[in-house]
Amino acid sequence: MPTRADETIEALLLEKRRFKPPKSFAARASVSTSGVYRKADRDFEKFWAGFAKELEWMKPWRKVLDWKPPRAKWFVGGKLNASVNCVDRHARGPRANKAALIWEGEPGDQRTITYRELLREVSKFANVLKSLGVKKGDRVTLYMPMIPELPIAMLGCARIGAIHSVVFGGFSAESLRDRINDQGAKILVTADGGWRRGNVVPLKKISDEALTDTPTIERMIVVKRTGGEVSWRAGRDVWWSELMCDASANCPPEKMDSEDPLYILYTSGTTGKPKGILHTTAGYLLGTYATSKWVFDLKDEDVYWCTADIGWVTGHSYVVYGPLANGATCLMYEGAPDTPGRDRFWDLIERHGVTILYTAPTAIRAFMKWGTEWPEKHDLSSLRLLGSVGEPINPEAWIWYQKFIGGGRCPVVDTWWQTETGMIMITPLPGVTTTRPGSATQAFPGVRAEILDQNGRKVEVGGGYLAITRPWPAMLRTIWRDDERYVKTYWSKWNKDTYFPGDGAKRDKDGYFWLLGRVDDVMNVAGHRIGTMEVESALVDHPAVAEAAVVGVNDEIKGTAIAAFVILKEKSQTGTAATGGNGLRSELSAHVAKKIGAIAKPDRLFFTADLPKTRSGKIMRRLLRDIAEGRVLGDTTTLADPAVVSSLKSQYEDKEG
Ligand code: 7RM
Repeated sequence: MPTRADETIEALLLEKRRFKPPKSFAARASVSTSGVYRKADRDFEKFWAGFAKELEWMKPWRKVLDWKPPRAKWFVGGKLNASVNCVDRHARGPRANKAALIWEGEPGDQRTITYRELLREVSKFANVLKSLGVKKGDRVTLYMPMIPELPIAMLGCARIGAIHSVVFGGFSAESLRDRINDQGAKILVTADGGWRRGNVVPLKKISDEALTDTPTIERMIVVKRTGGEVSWRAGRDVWWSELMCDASANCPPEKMDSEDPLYILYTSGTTGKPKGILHTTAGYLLGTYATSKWVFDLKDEDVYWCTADIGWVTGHSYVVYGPLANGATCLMYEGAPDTPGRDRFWDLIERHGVTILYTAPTAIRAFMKWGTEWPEKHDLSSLRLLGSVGEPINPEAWIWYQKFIGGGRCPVVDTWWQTETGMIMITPLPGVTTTRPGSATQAFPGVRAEILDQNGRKVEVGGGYLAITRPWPAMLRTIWRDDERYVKTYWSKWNKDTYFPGDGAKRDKDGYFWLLGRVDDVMNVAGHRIGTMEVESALVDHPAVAEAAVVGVNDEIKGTAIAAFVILKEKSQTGTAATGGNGLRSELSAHVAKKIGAIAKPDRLFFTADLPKTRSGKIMRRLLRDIAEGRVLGDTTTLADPAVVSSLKSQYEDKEG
């Protein structure tokens, strides 16, 4: 019986359309010949060193790479500062009065910040941190809306060598607290609130709740964004604007070692506990710099827009570090794509003259559903390049994007990468690569990707596990305070020099990669990475729940939706489970939102008396997926109790039907 992955790949391979780089695009592209692949492959260290020379160093490196698997050190002995590379060097030269950030709030307010202004703001904030006693290596948590103060705070941390850790504004107080405590952060930076779909996300209130049990936090810095009422703890809480107006705009940057930490960013894994991915200075900066330059073909006159929230890695690498290291003009937007109307994105593109758009398949599928009348209201002719990231893009969405947003003239780059890789790894080069809808095509020059089978044997053509078989500059260095998990999760599936990303993929006879999604218990819900175990732990934390199993199921818009199967405790079961329990269903949903955040709420929740398990007690998630997606059931011969499935299935059909 063919598996789900097989079916997907069969469908993808029927996709015969190919798109050559438009001649006019290739003629102006910074890379337009495939020779770069061979050259980079011949000596990848030399290739990366070439890019590294385009950064500004305080002390040159002695050695490009020191690789003792699974430990890499890049640009050994070098000293540099990320904020200098993203800001100072542009502010000093002809880009001084160029817009670094063009920001628009959801209510329509706007700010433009030049490189010169950005340098003043970053320096001031760095001095603010210093005045509060923050030192090199200290952790600073940022829980903020999409406002310019967020990149300013990140770069301010980088300037003095403090390690920032951005927590996405959609996470709950408990999630924020866990992350603060895992890092041992001294300072939390937040805002009174942020705008989302016409409502205020009460970030200060959530922060107050999070800080009830965070012994390491000394201060909370609050940006006034919405002007709403907030409660205040004197001695701990302090307004951003008050600190900034007293701060000097001159802050000499810290000389950072290439391998000094730059930031921690949490991401979901296969356990209930998210992993604090640690990125360091030189390699990360270089990787995001190089890929921004080549994949997005960044030019000085571009207006570049990556729609990701900075709370996710895409925002770190491709709203902040990569484009700013290139001296680009970046559009930053605070709110939702359908506020006030479903044409907000197209309106933004038209008014700001956006030339490069980088967004997620889940957004593209929502736009498709809303219909072409929304983009058609606007002049999108400024666009010259389109990008996609976060999950596999189905060919239909790819074609729609290319046609209705790109007007048929823009190359589309489908970019595969992860929080852990820090930088884009598999992607077309827009002036070189012939693209195929649904394929991320090839590894970026200097990167080596392969398909391996379970035993680590290379699959030349066909499906298997994606593997990265050579170190790359922006690779994660460890998991914060859990180095053992670093080795075990990423470098132990095969040999310890081979990185396991956790994705299934197939390679076709032209050597193109087709990414098929996660092979572990991690879901990709509307482009957000969420662990099934995280949601399960949140569910069983509720007093009425005895056991829970969570699976990702196909969803037209979200890519993956969350389906939860819940066994209630005997005592509280009476009346609730039998009647379908809508009251309890929403209570459990609210509980998950409280534990993790609204993004992790189950889309479908079923009460059941039992779960399908193997004789060794492992939950058979494949069967649950089959049930939730209404498919004919696969092999049930390994089940301990086959009756469970038919009872679940009939319950499911009752509820859904
Ligand atoms: C950048 C980001 C990583 C996971 C990864 C994949 C999936 C991301 C693509 C993709 C197919 C793509 N970081 N993924 N990009 N799958 N094609 N172009 O998303 O850490 O949040 O998620 O996302 O499964 O492992 S992430």
